[in-house]
Amino acid sequence: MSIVSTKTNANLAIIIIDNPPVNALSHAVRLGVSEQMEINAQKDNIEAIILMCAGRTFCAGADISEFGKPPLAPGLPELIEQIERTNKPVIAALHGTTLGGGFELALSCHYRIMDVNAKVGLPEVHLGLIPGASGTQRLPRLIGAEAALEMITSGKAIGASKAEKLGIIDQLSSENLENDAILFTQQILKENQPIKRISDLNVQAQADVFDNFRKKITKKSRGYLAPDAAIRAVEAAVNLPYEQGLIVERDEFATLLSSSQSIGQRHLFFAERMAGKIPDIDKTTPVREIKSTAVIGGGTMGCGIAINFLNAGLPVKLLEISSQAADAARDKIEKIYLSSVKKGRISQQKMETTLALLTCIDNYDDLADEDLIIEAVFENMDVKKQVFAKLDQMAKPGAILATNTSFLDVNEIASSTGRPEDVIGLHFFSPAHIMPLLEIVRTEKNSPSIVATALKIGKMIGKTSVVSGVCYGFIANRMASCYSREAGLLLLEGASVEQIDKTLYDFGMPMGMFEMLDLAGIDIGVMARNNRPSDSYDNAAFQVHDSLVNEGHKGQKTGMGFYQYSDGNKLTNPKVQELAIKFAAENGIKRREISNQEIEERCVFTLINEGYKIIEEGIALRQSDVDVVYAMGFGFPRYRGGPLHYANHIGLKVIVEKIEKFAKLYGARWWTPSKLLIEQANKE
Ligand code: T1G
Repeated sequence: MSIVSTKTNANLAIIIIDNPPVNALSHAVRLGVSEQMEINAQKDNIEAIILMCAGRTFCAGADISEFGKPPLAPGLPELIEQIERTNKPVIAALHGTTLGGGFELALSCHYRIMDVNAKVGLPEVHLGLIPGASGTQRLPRLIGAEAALEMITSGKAIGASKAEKLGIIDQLSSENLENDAILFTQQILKENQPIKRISDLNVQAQADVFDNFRKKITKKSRGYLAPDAAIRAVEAAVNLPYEQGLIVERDEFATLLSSSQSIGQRHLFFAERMAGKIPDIDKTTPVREIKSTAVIGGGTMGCGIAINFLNAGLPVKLLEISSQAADAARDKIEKIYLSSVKKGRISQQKMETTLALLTCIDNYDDLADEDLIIEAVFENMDVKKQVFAKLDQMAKPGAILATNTSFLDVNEIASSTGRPEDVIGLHFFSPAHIMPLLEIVRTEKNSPSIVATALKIGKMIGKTSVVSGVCYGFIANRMASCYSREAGLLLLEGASVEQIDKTLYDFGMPMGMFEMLDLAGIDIGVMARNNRPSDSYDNAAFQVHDSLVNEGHKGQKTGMGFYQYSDGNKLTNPKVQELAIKFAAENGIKRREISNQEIEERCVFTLINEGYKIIEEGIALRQSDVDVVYAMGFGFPRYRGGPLHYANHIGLKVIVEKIEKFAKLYGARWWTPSKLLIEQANKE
């Protein structure tokens, strides 16, 4: 079948787009649809036109891979106006995920029929864009300004029933979409229904709608340009005639398209998909079946990990050391589901059917049939080795034995079994059932088949997986330990907790370093470092941390850490400054005024340098993997594209010069520039 074809059914023309994998609106598709529309608009024997797609979805958007290249006519906006001008009814038949330009294409049609399981949405904001083919002008005219603002600035897709309620969809289809579309179209003709053009509609809105909406999204869209641009475009739809509103949309879109923010967010879009491509794995690599899972350890991580698999519809056995602990784990999981029911995210029924898949046990003997067993016990090598020795005895041959360790040597853990090739790292990020990133830690012994199975597991539970080699902290935590080292040293050198945190927050991190430590628990890092040789990290950088924890100040959970917490307020903890002064003196550090620029550069450039070292050591496969890990794992601002994309935006030569300057000032131990970084800087 060609990329765009037409078949005739009596007096109807059915134009079918077939551009796998997602029917992206490439130039060839736009040209084909435009030609077929023109031809069938002229045919006397054709009374109406149906537009639909083959494959798994109606158009999922403009072809993002074409962005940044010279535009080829017809552009999507032109095609969309051509379709709406057609003097015969044009009906869009939607299935799968009709997104972005695909949804705008559907809105240019006069009627829309949608499969009950399909979704529609305008996710452009996730690419640092706004809808650029009349979506900001047509959607408000169809569903009102507020509903349109919500859809466009959130980028969230909606299901068929909500789309029908909002008036986006004229008819639902639960059987055969093509047949239902034919019947629906014949009915439109029989009843001589009008040609409905959305651009003919008007939209009113209260004057304060836009300012109220700006206030509403301020926190969530902090630092991002696209949401505000979307609000301005929708405001134009309310205040200006259609054609003038289109000009506002196009200007805003063009500005965003060339912005570093959109380039960074589009980089991450493709990087997240590239991460799943592993050199020695392809479609022929055997993958093991995973139909049953078990989790060892019912702590926060273990319960979160279990929820991922329960949500994927898999039976899960959760093993704890006693029946009481097993019951406590079940209670923890039930509480999480209950809060989802309370928030209306899932139904009571869905919670009950999901929880029916959970069995909490306290005996290793019950693990003999599991396809996948994930260990999530205390972060201590001896404890983990004991668990794996037991799993080695109990698990069936061919079971995947995974560890959720955040830092420890997975090769060493694997060596405690007689089946090291089947032991792999599956590192989840807390909260494990919410954070989208999964680090797959590949050992020396893992075959391509095991890694391919781990990638499939990640896809099954909706995670974005990045494959890492074995080193201390893999990709994410190895980089994070450098970032926290610099923050700790800056604290001794004279910067305050508040200044460091505000600088990093203003850079775009979700929260400052110390606020994050208070949230996660300062003791977690202290325990992890206690497991490490003391010469493997900068002891001075963490003396304040150790001292706070020794006095029982572990962060929010104890009401005091780097900040004091009372009645929901975060207050300065004067003790921290005292400790910083004390340890600075003990370490012979002369305290001084430190600029925000130095704070930002030292914390961010150390991330960049370590990221390049991780690649040159072969731990990470590619630069974009490092960007995905730090954007998804630690909230590096997506509009900067991730640490290494950001480095290229700044200029690698600039980064190397700064690192060399820091080496002179603070010693080469932590500030020796990566060889790969220097090599790439020299190519600039
Ligand atoms: N353009 C080009 N390639 C795309 C694409 C797109 N819009 N969407 C997906 N792909 C590729 C993707 O890179 C991957 O390639 C393969 O398809 C499968 O994708 C004018 C300006 C549709 C929900 O933002 O959200 O329209 O790795 O692995 O998990 O206003 O893809 O196989 O080589 O993600 O089943 C707006 C983006 C564009 C939707 C399917 N649309 N896509 O998810 O598969 S801007 C979007 C998605 C726009 C207009 C504006 C998802 C999906 P490869 P996948 P999936």
